[in-house]
Amino acid sequence: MTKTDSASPFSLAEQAAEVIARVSGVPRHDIALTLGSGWAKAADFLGETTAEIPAHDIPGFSQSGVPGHTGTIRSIHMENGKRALVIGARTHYYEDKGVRAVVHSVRTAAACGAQIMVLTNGAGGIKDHWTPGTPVLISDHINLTANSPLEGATFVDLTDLYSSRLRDVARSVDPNLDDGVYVQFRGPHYETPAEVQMAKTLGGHIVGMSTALEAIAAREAGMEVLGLSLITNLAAGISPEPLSHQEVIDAGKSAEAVISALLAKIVAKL
Ligand code: 8IG
Repeated sequence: MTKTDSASPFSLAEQAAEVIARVSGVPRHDIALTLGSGWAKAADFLGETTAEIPAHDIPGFSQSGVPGHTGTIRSIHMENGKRALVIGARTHYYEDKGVRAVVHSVRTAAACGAQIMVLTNGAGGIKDHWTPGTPVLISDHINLTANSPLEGATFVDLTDLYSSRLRDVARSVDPNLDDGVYVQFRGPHYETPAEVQMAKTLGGHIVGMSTALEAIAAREAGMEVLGLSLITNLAAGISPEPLSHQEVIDAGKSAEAVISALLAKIVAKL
């Protein structure tokens, strides 16, 4: 398989990018954002939405299976003149559609011209002073999926995967932003307390099910990555409370306005 092979994931991303360019009338996007649980409102703060495309109209995208996740791609004209592509349709690794499907949106963003990929998610927190609703910067990750979006002998350097330059920009907007190492589990179950302790021992601070594989694909595509997690719950066993998906969605909803405004301010400076 080569990158121009018509069956390659890169070719599918090119086809998706052509549709986005044609339907939106925007030939190139500068920056792309994947908005996870709790971050969706950021799209409204970024600028003027000039096109909104159902994900299922774009090659390679499928309908999101997760309640609380929307399924559209938006083209936004920012006040600084830049064009942002907002991806509201994430495929999770646990959906068993394969790693190609998981990173298709990231590859499409790259094919649309984006040089910066902003990856956001809702996640569990291991640092016990984080309260639900706290946004944190991802400083690095530990990929526990035992999988990779890279195929064949593709050796990609992941030093500074979560760009320290972009993290500095984020901190220039909010100096209080804490950071942490994101640990991707397969899911869809949440961790056991013992697994959370393992993640902590390994050097992790955030537990989630999405971002590490996407970040790897973004780096392969040559994009700079900014990663942000909304801590919607303390990871299992860190607090005595059990985890529920409804609580996760509620915590996201109540923090949404504040963190979305924060994200829009950061993106305006990238
Ligand atoms: I929101 O506690 C959310 N996503 N793995 N663990 C994992 N993913 C999550 C969690 C969590 N909370």
